[in-house]
Amino acid sequence: MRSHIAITRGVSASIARCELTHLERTPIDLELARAQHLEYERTLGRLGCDVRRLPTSEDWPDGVFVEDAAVVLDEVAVVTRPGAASRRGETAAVADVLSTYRRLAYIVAPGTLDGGDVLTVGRSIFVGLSSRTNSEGIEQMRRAVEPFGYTVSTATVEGCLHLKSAATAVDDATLLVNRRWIVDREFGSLELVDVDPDEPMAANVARVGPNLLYPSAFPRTRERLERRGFAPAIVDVSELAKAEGAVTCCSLILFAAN
Ligand code: CIR
Repeated sequence: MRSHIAITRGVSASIARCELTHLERTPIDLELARAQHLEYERTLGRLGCDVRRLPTSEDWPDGVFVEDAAVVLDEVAVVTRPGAASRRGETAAVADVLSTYRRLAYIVAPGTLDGGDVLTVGRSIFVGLSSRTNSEGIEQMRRAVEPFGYTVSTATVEGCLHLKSAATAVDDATLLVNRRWIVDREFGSLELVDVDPDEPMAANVARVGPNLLYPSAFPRTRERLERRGFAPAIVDVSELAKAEGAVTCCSLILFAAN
């Protein structure tokens, strides 16, 4: 068995009706989006994951963005209550597959929380207070994970959709960030690598075990990562980016060993 499982969901035929917050709606080429998503899954496979793809549904235009439906730690998976009402039904199938691998906890009303707002770095969990995640959701997250030795801190998010639009981890000591959308001192002693100023959307990099996965759209920021010795696998996710998605949001990566 491979060391990691990646849970994904195919691109819905209704993705043109996706939620949009900071982007203008532009046409999404469904065939191309699906081809890019397939290549994304194949790359996860090459990076050592068993990919478990959930069935698509026209009921969930944003269903491909499975990251928002759960937060998976080694000890527990927290099934979210997404901030956008249109996305709440996405969690059932994700919870179902996760129950094979983890005990489950749930965010419940009036809490809201999107997985895209949850950045885990070792035993530190930063949760963005955003248009999708509220204080009650963060408090419930804290209660679910603190018994396992995690600390949960609230992070300011302004100008972008999710915390992980602005900050993701490249390793357990380093974040890739767009400082304009976060408050940098909230991340304590972690080292911050800035995106290239011409690439504001470039702060989202996915960790896949010891590897990184990164979009082809941000060559300048990629060069910054490479100069520091990181060598991410590259995927083109241009069509999913039109739906305000990036690389972390299209999968839930978990250790298979638990
Ligand atoms: C939404 O607005 O919910 C979707 N169109 C995009 C979600 C992207 N998710 C993520 O970055 N975690």
